[in-house]
Amino acid sequence: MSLQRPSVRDVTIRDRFWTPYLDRIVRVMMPNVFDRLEQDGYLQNFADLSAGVSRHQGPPFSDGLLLESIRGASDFLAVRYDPELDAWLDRLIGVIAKASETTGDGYISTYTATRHPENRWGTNDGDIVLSHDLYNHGALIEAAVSHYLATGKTALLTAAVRAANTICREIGPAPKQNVVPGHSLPEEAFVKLYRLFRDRRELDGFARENGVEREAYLAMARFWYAARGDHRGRVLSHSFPSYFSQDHLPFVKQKYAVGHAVRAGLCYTGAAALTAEDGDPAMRGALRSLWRDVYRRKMHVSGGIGARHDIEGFDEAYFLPNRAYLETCAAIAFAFWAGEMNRLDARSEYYDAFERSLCNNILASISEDGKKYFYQNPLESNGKRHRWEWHSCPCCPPMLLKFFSSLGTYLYSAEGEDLYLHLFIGSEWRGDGFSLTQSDGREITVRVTDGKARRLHVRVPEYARNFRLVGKDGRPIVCRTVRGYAVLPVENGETVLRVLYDNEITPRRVFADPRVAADRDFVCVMEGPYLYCAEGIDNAGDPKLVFGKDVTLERDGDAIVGRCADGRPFRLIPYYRWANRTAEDGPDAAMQVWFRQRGMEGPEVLAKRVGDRLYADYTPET
Ligand code: FUB
Ligand code: ZN
Repeated sequence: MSLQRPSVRDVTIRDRFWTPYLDRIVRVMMPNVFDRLEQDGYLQNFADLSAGVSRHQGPPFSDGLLLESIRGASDFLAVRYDPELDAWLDRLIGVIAKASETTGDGYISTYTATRHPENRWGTNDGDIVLSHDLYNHGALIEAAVSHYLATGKTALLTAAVRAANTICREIGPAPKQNVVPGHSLPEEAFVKLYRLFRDRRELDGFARENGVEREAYLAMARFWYAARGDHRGRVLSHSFPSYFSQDHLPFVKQKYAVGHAVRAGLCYTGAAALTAEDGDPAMRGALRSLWRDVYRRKMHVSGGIGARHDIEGFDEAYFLPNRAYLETCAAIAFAFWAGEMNRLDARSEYYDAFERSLCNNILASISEDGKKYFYQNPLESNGKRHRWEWHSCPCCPPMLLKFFSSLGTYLYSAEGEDLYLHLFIGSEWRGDGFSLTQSDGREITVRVTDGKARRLHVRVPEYARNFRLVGKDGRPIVCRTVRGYAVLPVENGETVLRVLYDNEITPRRVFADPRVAADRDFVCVMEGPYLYCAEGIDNAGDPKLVFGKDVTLERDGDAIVGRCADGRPFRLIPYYRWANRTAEDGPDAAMQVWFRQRGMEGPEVLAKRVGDRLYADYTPET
């Protein structure tokens, strides 16, 4: 059994912060992304394929980026219908569906089809890491599933099924071709396609007419994990051997996260999605080891992953420099993975990680006006780092669209009579026989209408001190804590409760594990899940602050203020808001997250700083 997350339609977000934020994504960012992709020829590539024009514009993964954006837009459409967006998507899908019809067997990876048709799936000495053949088709499948669920239309689904059937015919155990995705994503896509045809009985007629083989889709995903590390008959990537594509060992033997961080995050997400269907204990074990390795040893305090620049990927454990790479897409892939892990194993730490990535690395990647992006999200800047309007490798904006359009599905989940609340975001969840409303003031109302008692599990965040649930009358509710969730029974009818904890608006100093050389004797500041930073503009052009042992941290609006060891005043703002006030290079644009802390030496203090968590929250005694 695994927890089920709600569909995008089942959750409405109504929150002081998130409602206007998501509105800006839909109204400002999304049209901008589609315009850019279209201007750069990503849609034209499909038209050219249909017309037999041998030309390709953009990177080999251009199709995937357009299709990821279509998935995001479809999920937004499912949440709130908009006839203009519906028509816009129909136009794009019309062009893609025509390409699928023209190609004969549904293979529509436009880069390979137009430039290197002899290297399909990276065979004949091709390079699947570079060509992104399976990634492009996986994005087609995910977009098709989302578009069908949003609109009931099947044009894209027809194209996706044709492509999936071709993949299942050509790739697999011998005598088929032994190929695994060079960039993960298709693994989860095939699980989703399987689930769609299993769960949506109204598609039975469509499935018969289109030759849907849903068990083959699940078997395909299984094969891609089993075949990793078995390189018989396939040429390993020439272009980026160090990316690995998580293809160095059979998946069940993988314990440590290596290679490209986005590919890894999506590989693990797909593995968890598959394991939610199969329940394979060996897969579960590998996932748990990989999770521990990343969460405890390779995650930055901002929830970013992938420290290395050269391979956009993981380095050794505890190598967490502050000028790290930390790609936006990697943080999102990590959050997707965390959400899938929680479905297998309902522990709160997965949503601690999700929330940390969301509130820091992911939010920081978009400018406050919703028009500019960071690709890398380091924890310090010498004043020369600014968000870009567009990038030569524009992978992050489509990933952001996928993430924000599905945010509502990560707030809750259910398994039988157990209901889980993971994230404190004002919202309404409409379930089968119950509803749950969360105000953004953390009041929770559960209404059970089918006469069946439930158990509500409310996540106790890692940073909350003296966490408690109180009833309408303000009296504490006695509840157990299981795997980081406070559990209480809810009967038929209405139950109202509030979430309280003591340090809701109390900034705290956070110390790194001493094995992190870059942060030894340094401290950073967090409040709840939010990380803070100093920018030059607020700190006389020098954000390299030095704190005394007894530094006090006080609120001033949404900033945190205090005095450095030398008496100089400092001002910190949430990390996710940095680089919004300075367009030019210079000291005002410099930024710092970790600050030297005087008086932190000595074995006693170090001993307290060693924990099994990477960033132990520890307040030194004064
Ligand atoms: O390979 C496609 C995208 O380009 C990856 O997801 C990003 O990390 C960048 O390498
Ligand atoms: Zn990216």
